[in-house]
Amino acid sequence: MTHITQLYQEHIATLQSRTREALEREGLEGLIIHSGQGKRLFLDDNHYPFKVNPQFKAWLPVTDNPNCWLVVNGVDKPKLIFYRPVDFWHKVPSEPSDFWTEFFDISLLKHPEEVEQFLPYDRRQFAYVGEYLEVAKALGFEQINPDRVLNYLHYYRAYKTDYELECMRKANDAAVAGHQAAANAFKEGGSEFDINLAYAKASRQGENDVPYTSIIALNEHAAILHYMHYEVDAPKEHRSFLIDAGASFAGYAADITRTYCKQQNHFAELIQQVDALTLQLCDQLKPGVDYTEIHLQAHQGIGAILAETGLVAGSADDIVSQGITRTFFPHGIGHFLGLQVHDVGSLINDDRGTPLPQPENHPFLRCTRPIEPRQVFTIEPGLYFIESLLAELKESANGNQVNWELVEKYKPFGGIRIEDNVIVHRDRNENMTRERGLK
Ligand SMILES: [Mn+2]
Repeated sequence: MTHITQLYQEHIATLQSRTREALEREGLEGLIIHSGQGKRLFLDDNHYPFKVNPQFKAWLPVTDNPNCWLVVNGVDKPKLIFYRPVDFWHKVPSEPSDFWTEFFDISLLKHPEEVEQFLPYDRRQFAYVGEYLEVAKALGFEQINPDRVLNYLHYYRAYKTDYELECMRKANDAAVAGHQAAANAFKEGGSEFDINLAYAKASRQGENDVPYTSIIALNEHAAILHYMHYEVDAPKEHRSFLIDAGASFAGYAADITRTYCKQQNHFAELIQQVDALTLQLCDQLKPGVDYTEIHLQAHQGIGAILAETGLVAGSADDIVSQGITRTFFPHGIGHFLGLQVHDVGSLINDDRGTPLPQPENHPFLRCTRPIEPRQVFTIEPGLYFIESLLAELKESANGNQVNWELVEKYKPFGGIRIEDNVIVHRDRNENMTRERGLK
């Protein structure tokens, strides 16, 4: 048995036992998990890119095939109904033969509407897990995405199996290769469009492979948190470059951000300070610590940078308590990472889904759960010069604490974010991004 098959076998055993426990708790016989369906554009015969149900890809690395179904009960060998149409228009998926196939009883489905004959006859005690409610109703399901089952699965998905950790390392491999190529393309004076192509080429990821739309932002564009446009022409001058781009491997995501500066100047120094803060915050990840605490520490760190550079007058403590850091760092410090870029189960306290709300004043924090081994996080502090937020600050009672002249000097560079992907182990952290050589 190869290494990956061994890890996968353990992964399936873990999913089986989670499924068994969830079903016992809810008095259900099994779960029927739908990979999804093709979705057509309105008044058109083209389809949106297919995005698989995350609960489906949790079981197997098939991310590109609609109309597939899994029947699982945690005891019997999982049953996979694999869609393989006769179709001369599209590429038909090959018959499964990969390392994972031996862990499923596989039936081939030629026509999506014939699935019923492969499903259990009496489905009243089976829950449908998937996006297509009308399909579930037509098939006679009474239980559709029950909250209590989903809460259970989401809660435990935070603990990654060794197989999942290995997939996430591979996703980091691909993303790091892309980031290195993108940094070179920036140095060579490429446009956002060119840099995006360089990233895609080196990471071997097309726009439908990457787990989210890559952010490739030059100069002022780096101040737009979700900048998703690629300027075809290069700007007159290359000052700064922010890239937030990931990669997928077997359905698992990497999510990495770097910021570069063309010249050694005040902005380059600021990048170094944020980079040091990222590393310092990664070190704070530790079993038992509240992730919220790291978010608050990040504000403390941003406060210190604002004080040190003279951007804001006052001590770091004052700058934080006056809420000024929220102008420069308006998002959360990071999130769970896994099958989804912003992975699930991060705002609940237990497997019944008891909510763990964000602290007041920090509504954008995406994870409030205590840190435990096998969880995977991003750590991504940022420092931006965002026109609209700065205008608000200027009008506020704290406006006179800011060195606006200095702010004007930083604005043409947009902003900074440095984001790493970190596995928390019992006795150490594994920074997957740095260990792959990305500075
Ligand atoms: Mn992120």
